[in-house]
Amino acid sequence: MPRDAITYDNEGVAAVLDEIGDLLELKGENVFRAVTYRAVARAIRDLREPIAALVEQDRLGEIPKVGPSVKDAIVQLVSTGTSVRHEELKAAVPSGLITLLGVPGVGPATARIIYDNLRITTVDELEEAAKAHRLRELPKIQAKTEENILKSIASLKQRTGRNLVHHARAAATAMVDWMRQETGIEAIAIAGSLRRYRETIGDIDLLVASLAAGPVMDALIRAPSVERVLAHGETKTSVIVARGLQIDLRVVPPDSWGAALLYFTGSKEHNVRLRGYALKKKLLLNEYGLYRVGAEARGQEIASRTEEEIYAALGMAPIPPELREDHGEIDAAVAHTLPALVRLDEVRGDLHTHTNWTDGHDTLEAMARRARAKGYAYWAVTDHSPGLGMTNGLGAERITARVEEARRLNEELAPFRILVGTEVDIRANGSLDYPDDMLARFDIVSASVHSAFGQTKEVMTERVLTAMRHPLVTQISHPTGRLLERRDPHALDLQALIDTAVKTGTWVEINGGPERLDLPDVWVRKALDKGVTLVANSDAHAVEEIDWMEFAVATARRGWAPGAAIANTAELAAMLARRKRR
Ligand code: DGT
Ligand code: CA
Ligand code: CA
Ligand code: ZN
Repeated sequence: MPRDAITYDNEGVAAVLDEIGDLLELKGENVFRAVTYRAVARAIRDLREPIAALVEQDRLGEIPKVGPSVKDAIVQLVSTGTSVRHEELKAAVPSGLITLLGVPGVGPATARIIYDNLRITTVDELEEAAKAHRLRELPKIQAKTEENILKSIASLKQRTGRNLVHHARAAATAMVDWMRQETGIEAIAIAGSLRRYRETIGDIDLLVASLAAGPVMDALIRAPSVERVLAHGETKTSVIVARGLQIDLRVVPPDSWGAALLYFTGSKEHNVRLRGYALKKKLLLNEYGLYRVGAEARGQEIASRTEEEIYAALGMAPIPPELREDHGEIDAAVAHTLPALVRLDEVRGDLHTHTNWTDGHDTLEAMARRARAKGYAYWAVTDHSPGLGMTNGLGAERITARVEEARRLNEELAPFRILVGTEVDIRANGSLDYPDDMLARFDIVSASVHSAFGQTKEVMTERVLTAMRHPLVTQISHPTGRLLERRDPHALDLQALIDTAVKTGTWVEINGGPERLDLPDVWVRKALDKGVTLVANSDAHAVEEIDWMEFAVATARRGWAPGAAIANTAELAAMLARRKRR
């Protein structure tokens, strides 16, 4: 395969199949063919293994609806990076139409009407037309569609091109494993924003300690995940892997490992402040070491091998990477008042997860077993209330069945404990989507907003505070409602939310879903200052996503949270006792 061909992962293949579906429809071809391409795209997104593996083992027939033409497209995409059918269709459809299709919510029919009537070919023109209400005057296009198009454009403009943390983490871990295997070198570290667990990641920075850079750089370039080589040098090599993620690799001598790791972990702001602090002590800090000013040229460093050594030589406590943002961590390290941050291994259970009874992929039993295997003492299933019609919310009978199923499994899995909870919708007026007698049946009641996001700040704030004042609501989930790179937080007075959390004893969630990370780190810190009890949750919708607890804990750490502030670091009885009085 040519080195610069794009090798698609499951999402990549699915996206092209969706586009083929759209293009077929645009051309007015048989709609069933379009439906088939889209159905297969959905099935590929749900696969638990790489689509390339199915191609290799000639198992595409296992995916429902894959006929000869869909099969050809998939095989071509996986092996050559393009599909003949896709290219033909693109060539046959005006590019302006394809641009319009790229706006979420603009389907083939709408794109055709807009294009034929207004000759619009760019997103900017589309936005202008929507703002001037010229779309709603077109046949079959309603005011609501026009509003949705404007929202989609706003959301497109939210995209910064930065990457969600779990994608970056997966790509980085795979590359570190590959590099260890290929070079035999153990001293390979993830640095940069990914080591600090920033909420989104610009690029991945890897650091290797070795005196021979050449073979290390070569190992990176021949990694199977590499799609493109951007730069290949003696001290730095940059490549692109799946999803357009960039990896920068630097090779440094083992003697300056600590100094280099400190430097390339950043943040830049932390580095600048630390360097300034060192200078006041007549010390020079750079990526090679810490020197007495004037001695750097002679290579006589005071410290350089480990980060701890360098912080210690500066008279500071070691600063965890998550805090290195120049948010007061250096003063705190000098004063030895940094908090003992919550650790992932302190978490005893997860209190927000879903099963296939609502919008999750896996069974209660599969989810529970995974949680138990992770070492948790307890785990709560919190499937949705019926308000979200689409997610098949639980009614009274299914709650009874669920309680029974949990009781049975608990006998088998003891002392591990399944708690039956709910994620109940907060309706537009602040009331909850279950009556009190039903809410009282759950051990954990998580309340959250899933609708009417467009309310004014006053209305939304009152809505959420009303739910928090309800005695049966244990925790408020993903409080801001933001979706990183996709949707702004809804208008909400978070300071009022924090005050109400303290007053009512409602816990505030740190949702570890990589798209959410909600409560955001800066607000975690403000919540802690006021004494809010926080809860770190995965919001897993599949067994693998139970591991998203990592990102909830990282967000807590970035917000300076100690273990004691997080409800689910406590043993079961203590955790339950910490719920507000019901
Ligand atoms: P990102 O990639 O945008 O998510 O953020 P970072 O923090 O990973 O930034 P990146 O990849 O540009 O650089 C990695 C680290 O290298 C950064 O955190 C600190 C260090 N660094 C880069 N440029 C500078 C600089 O001009 N001055 C200092 N002091 N440090 C720098
Ligand atoms: Ca970076
Ligand atoms: Ca970089
Ligand atoms: Zn949820």
